[in-house]
Amino acid sequence: MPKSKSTNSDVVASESVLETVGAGGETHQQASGGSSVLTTDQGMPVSDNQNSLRVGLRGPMAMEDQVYREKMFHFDHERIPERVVHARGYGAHGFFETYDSLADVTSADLFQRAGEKTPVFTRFSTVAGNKGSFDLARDVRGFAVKFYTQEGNWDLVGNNIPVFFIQDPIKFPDLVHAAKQEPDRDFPQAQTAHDNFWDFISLMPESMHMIMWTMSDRAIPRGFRFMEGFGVHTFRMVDAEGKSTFVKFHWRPKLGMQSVVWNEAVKINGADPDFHRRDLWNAISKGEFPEWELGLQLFDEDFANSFAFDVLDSTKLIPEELVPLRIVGRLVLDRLPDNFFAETEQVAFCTQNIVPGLDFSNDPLLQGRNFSYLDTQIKRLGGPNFTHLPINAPKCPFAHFQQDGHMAYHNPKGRVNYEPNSWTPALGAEPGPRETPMGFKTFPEDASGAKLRIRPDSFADHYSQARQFYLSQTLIEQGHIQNALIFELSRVERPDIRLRIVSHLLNIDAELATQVASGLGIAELPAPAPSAVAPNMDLPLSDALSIQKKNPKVLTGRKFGIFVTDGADASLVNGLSAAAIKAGAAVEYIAPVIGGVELSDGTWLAAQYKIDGGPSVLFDFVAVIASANGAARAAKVPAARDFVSDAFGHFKFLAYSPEVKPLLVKAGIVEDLDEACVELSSAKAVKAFVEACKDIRHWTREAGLMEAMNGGTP
Ligand code: HDD
Repeated sequence: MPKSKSTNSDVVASESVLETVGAGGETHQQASGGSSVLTTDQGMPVSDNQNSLRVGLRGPMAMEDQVYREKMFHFDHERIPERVVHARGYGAHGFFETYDSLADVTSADLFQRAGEKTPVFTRFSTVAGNKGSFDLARDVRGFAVKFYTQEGNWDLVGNNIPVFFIQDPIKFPDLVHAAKQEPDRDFPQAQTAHDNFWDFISLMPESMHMIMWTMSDRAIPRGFRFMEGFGVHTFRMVDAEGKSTFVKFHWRPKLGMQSVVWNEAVKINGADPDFHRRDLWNAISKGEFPEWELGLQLFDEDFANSFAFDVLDSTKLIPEELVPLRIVGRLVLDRLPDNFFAETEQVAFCTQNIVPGLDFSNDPLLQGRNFSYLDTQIKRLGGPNFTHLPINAPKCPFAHFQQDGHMAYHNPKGRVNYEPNSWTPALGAEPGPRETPMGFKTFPEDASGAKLRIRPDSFADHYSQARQFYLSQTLIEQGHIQNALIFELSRVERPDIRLRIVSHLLNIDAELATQVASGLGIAELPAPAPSAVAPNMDLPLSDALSIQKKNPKVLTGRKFGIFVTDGADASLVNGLSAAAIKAGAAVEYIAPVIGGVELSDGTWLAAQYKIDGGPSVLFDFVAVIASANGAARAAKVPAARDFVSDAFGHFKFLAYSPEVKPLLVKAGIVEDLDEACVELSSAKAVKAFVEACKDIRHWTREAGLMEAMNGGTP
């Protein structure tokens, strides 16, 4: 049967848009805003966006259909190459506010005036996974900040870990190849638990310090808002007189650090693969703007020479106890991008982007990065004019003679496109911009020597700081590192690779190596790996390296999940919710059905989740408040049982109304309940529970579990 031709009458021409087009030189009014007329890229109004042009009712398509062809051509080209690393990321706009003038160490304009606010764009990322991978991979997180200063853009392209895997950039492609999916099978995605990664690592002892960090809870953060950030390398600050001071950059989250536990991470990835980006989006949308303070470790050449490690070696850090942080300002993220692709995907960070008053050091990794980032942006963004994109353009005045190339959006005006030139307005042309003595000057460091492919002896100690990091953790955190290593290596097929890793661990800590070996069923320990220099076994411990020792004990930014059923005690629900909110936390409700529940006083409570879609892994603390009937019914529902047993297994604080006991029985935890599992029998109990939650997790429960399992490792 021939089909009848449908017409499109939905799109009605609007005079106002046609007027807008062309106004103020703007010729690319987007059809997305309000009630504008749909046009082609060329601005031609479209009469039918539902049907392509055909010959007759059932005949072939006419290739003449320029509207279809343009639309499809554009769609076919929508993707740009994803970043070769850090492909999955999420960004936000904000500002950096300088607390006090830093003129004593740098002439950098953004640090001169107390209270000055510099606009920024920040992008957080995972490293190994592809763009569509999940957020809670065990991985390093990127923490890249573009400061749009009055003297040009400064990109501080850091991570949430202060050291790196390798010392020389020539190893970067190998590291990344080894970490990403194996090339024949294209898996595993977004994880290092596979042979190639650990094979490479086992042959690169310099990575051992970083491995301690990536196996620690730092690699499974609760959210971007709960991470520290680091510039990693030693940089220079240079003052107006040309005096140079070395500097390391640290970001400190106002909410304190927090991580999830591994089993939770695995489940979050299924329940909400966008857990981190959603958290940032929600926080900024609600006006709870994430904030970090910028701390500087400032030191001079004398300190650098006296320090046991080379400050140019990115596999080393300077403990805060040795060089305390000078807090100099704050970063506030207060605006979401209008469009993910235009901003977060197209933002092009380059380590080479610095401003007068800052300079590079000779850290070989930094020098190597300075080539790689510019190069990669050309590939990703298709040409040299990526600074013409609004997200990458400086926000200060700029003037240069660069011209042409793909997508040149603002070529210099006028006749003159070279310098020096002798044009003047009297001769008929503007001469254009000139260099200034105030411009960027490289610090005139002495540099001489033979050209060599060599690693200096000062880079040779690969184990001492790895040991310092491991021993600075709480026993619980050490257990997590052991477990992470056991898990990762249990996914490695080749026993010789596992053994090689254990041989390195022996140089870090004998107990660590023994526990990992035992977790892997290795009966006989291998010999310690040969070490270029004997590790220093006595480096002082540093509390600043532990997450748990830095717990700020606040509930701000954290999330309570309250599972409610019909008939739940209204005063208990309202009391708990009010106490949690008063303490700074957010509250969300989970119910048997998404519509919500009728509480004991007849009021209706809307729910944000149905129990199957709101597992306890999505919350920092949980409570179950149910009627006797509701609890009996929930006890039969696997998702409800998981809700409490997972919360318990993830060492969370758990509160419940007295009626909920049958659910706890069915969930198999009733005999193990401890002081962090609180029956809410009174208003006092509610208050005490909320206060106790400030510990964030009940680690004593985990310690008990360790004890019970084998007197040590869980
Ligand atoms: Fe890198 C991206 C951080 C070493 C080469 N890197 C990238 C991003 C971050 C870092 C946060 C994502 C930026 C964004 O959000 O767009 N990278 C680091 C840190 C390192 C490091 C902290 C060590 C201290 N990187 C490193 C080396 C090389 C690269 C040694 C190469 C020599 N990195 C790149 C890259 C990427 C990148 C290939 C991929 C996408 C991009 O640059 O824009 O050029």
